[in-house]
Amino acid sequence: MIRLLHTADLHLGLKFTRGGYAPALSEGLAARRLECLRKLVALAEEQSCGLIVVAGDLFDTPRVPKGLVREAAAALGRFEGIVAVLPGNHDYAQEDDPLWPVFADALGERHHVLRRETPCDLRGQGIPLVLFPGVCGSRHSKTNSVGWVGEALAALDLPPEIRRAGVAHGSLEGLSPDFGGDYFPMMRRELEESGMDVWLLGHTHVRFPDRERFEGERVLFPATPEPDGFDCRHGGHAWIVEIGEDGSVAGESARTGRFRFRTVAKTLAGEAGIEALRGEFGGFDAERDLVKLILSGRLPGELFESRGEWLGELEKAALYLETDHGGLLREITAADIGREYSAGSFPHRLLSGLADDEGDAEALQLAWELVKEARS
Ligand SMILES: [Mn+2]
Repeated sequence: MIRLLHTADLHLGLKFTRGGYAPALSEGLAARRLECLRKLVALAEEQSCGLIVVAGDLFDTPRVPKGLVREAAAALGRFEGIVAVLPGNHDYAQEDDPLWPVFADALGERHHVLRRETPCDLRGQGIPLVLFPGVCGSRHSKTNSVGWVGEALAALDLPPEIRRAGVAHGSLEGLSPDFGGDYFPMMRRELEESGMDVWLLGHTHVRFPDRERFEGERVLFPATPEPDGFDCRHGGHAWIVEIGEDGSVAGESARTGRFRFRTVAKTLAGEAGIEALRGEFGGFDAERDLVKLILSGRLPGELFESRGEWLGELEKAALYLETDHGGLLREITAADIGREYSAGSFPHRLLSGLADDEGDAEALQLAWELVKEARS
């Protein structure tokens, strides 16, 4: 039986300079990605894997700093088994390649950079497996790189006990958003009919199948192993894949991420809503959880005015808090109107009229602000 770790889309070199992070946090988010690679190697060893497959986008661009390229290669090169790394559409292979020759040099000869559309036979290294790489040679492509695989497999005439795995990077119909078909689009059918026991894919940052364990699936995406932004709604995963001697495939998902990006949307009406938020934030980890908080609704004057304080308390429970409270309004009461305007005055009559009409809270809010503005 072959046991391997399948990962992709680590995007080393990704910068976190957008999005309002403090410099120390941006650095921490960026540095963690290399740390995650080291953890993946340790995980593969713990899990007794003989092979690590990186199915593209190990690096965020072909032009990441050489020092980072060497560090990544050194981290992978220390793996006691075999490593196979495929260029993805972010770290694509090219002529006068600034990336992969440097990486391959530092990685060591035992391991493989899958830079050519040619089978990578691991039998000589003690693994009864041949890899068929669909290499990305550009950022975009309307055609995928796996078309050659079926014929190459037939030409090899492999003994039946030797397993075969496709390794590719790009979108999969029905799973990855790729409306223009610009990301090496692959059809499930062509993958299934290619004669591979399994396809180890990368590109889509979510796990497929989206389960903790599977049996019998032959097309896999591991998800990014380390969450990289608020559009990532999971904790980071890799697959531990087993290929049986008969070509059967089973897998188990490993949780690999450190950071967790969470989006919390709440409509508040009073103290109870804020209390519920405190409860939810109580479950967060101040060293790992980055939170985007979207607030709407209406709060009584005092709670609304003190929002800086209670938001400040919530902020302590998270590593990072970004709040959008543009939809949160101050509830305007009859007492507020009476305090600000004398009975019988035009503003008093206008605002009281709107306040009586329960469905018109937004009009009341608008009128309140306009009248206030007109007065100042
Ligand atoms: Mn990609």
